[in-house]
Amino acid sequence: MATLKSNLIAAGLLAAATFVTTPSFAGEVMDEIKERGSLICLVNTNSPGFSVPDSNGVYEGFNPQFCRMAAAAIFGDAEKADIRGIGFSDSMKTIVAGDADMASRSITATGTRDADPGMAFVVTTFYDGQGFMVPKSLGITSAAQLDGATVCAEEGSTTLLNIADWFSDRDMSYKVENIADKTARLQAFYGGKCDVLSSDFTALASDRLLSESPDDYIILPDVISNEPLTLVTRPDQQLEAAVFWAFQVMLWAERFDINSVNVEEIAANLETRPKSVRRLLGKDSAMGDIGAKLGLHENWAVEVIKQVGNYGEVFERAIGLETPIGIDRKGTPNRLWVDGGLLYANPIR
Ligand SMILES: N[C@@H](CCC(=O)N[C@@H](CS)C(=O)NCC(=O)O)C(=O)O
Repeated sequence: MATLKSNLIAAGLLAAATFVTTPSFAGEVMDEIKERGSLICLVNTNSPGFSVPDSNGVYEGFNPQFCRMAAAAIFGDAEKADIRGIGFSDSMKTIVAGDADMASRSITATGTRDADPGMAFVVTTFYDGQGFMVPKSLGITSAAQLDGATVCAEEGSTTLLNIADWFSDRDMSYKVENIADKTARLQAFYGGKCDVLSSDFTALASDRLLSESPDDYIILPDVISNEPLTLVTRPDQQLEAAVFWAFQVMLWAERFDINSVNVEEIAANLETRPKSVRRLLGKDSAMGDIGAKLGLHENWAVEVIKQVGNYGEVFERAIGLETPIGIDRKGTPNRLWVDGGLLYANPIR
């Protein structure tokens, strides 16, 4: 906890320094991104399903798609996302220092983080929760059986704070192995140094695939926290609004059954479509107005859907049931509001 606090203080000092020299006005960061010709976006270095570099070093998976979403909205070209892998704590420090524009990588929106003037929490892309993974050989089926366990967890994360609360609320003891480097942490767990690995469920599902024998491990059913994993940007009114509304486009596209394959054809015959679809895809429409005000590509909504896809497409392609990580979206809150989920799209007006 002391380390989390000192990280936040360090981050705060960096933010203060950044703030004094380069006060952030509406659109200033956006101007910088446009001048540079690319959007620097941070992702996890190696999380199967969520963010993994391919053989050419290009990041694939769920998280990088939101970097591409922002680049498609701003430049009309998803390839203008300069996607960089970085460890968890360093990702927040890098945003605060102004050395990256955005992060799409399992960062939970919390009040104290959001209060930091160096970071803007924009929109939640995955509603997660914290859980526990144990070797099957321990014969444990519930977190209530973890009294006295040694827990491996991530430095600077909400994970450590939640564990402290959870164990103390139940008068249970535990020891923590607090390891910032992900490879070292997984080695410690898979090597038997810890009885249990705790993190967001998504991270556990992903980390399980990095074990030499995934079938030897189980994720316990207990969910001990709310972890809204959220896109973070440098504070900038235009950039924040661009990222927020590009995400709304991906939600509305799913709602209207518009996807990367059919969007061009639908956009070419808008007069035959309902007004709501015309507002979403038409240039002379609410979307066009939003784009003009934020300085986005003239056909930004269509480009986001064409180059990245709707939310459901991105989910299924990267982490859905047909993928090795095999997350059943129906069993999570990450469904559209009309299907009983938490993904509630704001009106395109
Ligand atoms: N969501 C929690 C936990 C974040 C976390 O522990 N992330 C780890 C597990 S996915 C991570 O990103 N590790 C990989 C890395 O550092 O590259 C938070 O925001 O504090």
